[in-house]
Amino acid sequence: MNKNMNKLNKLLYNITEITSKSAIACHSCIGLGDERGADQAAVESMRASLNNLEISGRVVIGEGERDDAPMLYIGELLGKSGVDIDIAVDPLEGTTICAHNKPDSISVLAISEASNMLNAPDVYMEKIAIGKNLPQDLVDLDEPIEKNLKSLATAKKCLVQDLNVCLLNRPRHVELIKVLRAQGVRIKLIDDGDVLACLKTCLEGGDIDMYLGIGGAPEGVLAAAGLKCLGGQMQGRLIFNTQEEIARANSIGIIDLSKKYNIHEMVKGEAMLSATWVTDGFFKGVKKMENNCYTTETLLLAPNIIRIIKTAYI
Ligand code: VTB
Repeated sequence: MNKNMNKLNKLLYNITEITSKSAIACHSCIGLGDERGADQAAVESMRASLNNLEISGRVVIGEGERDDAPMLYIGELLGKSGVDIDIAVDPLEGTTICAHNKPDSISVLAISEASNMLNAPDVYMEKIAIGKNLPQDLVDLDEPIEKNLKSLATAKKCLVQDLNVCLLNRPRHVELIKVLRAQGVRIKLIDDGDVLACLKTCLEGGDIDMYLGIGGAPEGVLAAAGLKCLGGQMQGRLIFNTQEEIARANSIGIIDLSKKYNIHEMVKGEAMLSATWVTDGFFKGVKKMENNCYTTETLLLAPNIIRIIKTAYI
């Protein structure tokens, strides 16, 4: 572990506190149908917490441009000065999930040494992710789906029909779903929340063998940070639908628009990720106890570290 990573390690528990607090900030918004309000609460909490740390942090993955939400914007500088880090945030991943009190909205944050995370604009990304302990480069975005499924099934010593493939339930995936149906795989369609769907390829009980399809690019980089800690594999390719999106990408240094990024290009070196559950799901969401106390459940990922942290704020 290098010197900078040691400095990063000191922030390990800080990041769990930050996502716990932003999840708690969302608690009063769960189920109110107000996506913006919930997001705003999470953003404000996360910004205040990050500004309180002895870091010189730069937001490389922010939120907001695409859905016009209250932003922690790309390029925003945070902290009281200290260790130079890249920050990737999704203060409330699954704003709609939270607003409708459905499973698995999370508050998530990842950090790395400065200049190590892909500065992805808020556009879409084509993604493929698989779990740990699999041969390197087993699947590839440019290979036909059928071939990727076969390779994964062979490596997992199961039938293609035994594979659970997850994708966002969106009209843009109709053709992809047809191809998957023809292969007989089990498809898990999710409404939102593809950061967690990618991570589940590596998590015990996650029941996802492959995550596929088009989701947000910021969520893609966050997933890559977590998967890197977990030993998973991922590839992503940015998708540009307008000239304005291309101009935005160019302005943050992305010139090769059709580049296929592997996980190590999305997140160089080591990273850490903390995710706290806002609504119940894979872990328990924020609970309000007597006397305005709260409990949270947080997944903390870092090199060689997977921790599930239950915290009571009394
Ligand atoms: C996904 C998902 C997010 O956006 O990235 C998705 O993980 C992609 O955008 O939770 P569309 O909703 O436009 O398809 C979210 O659903 C919301 O940010």
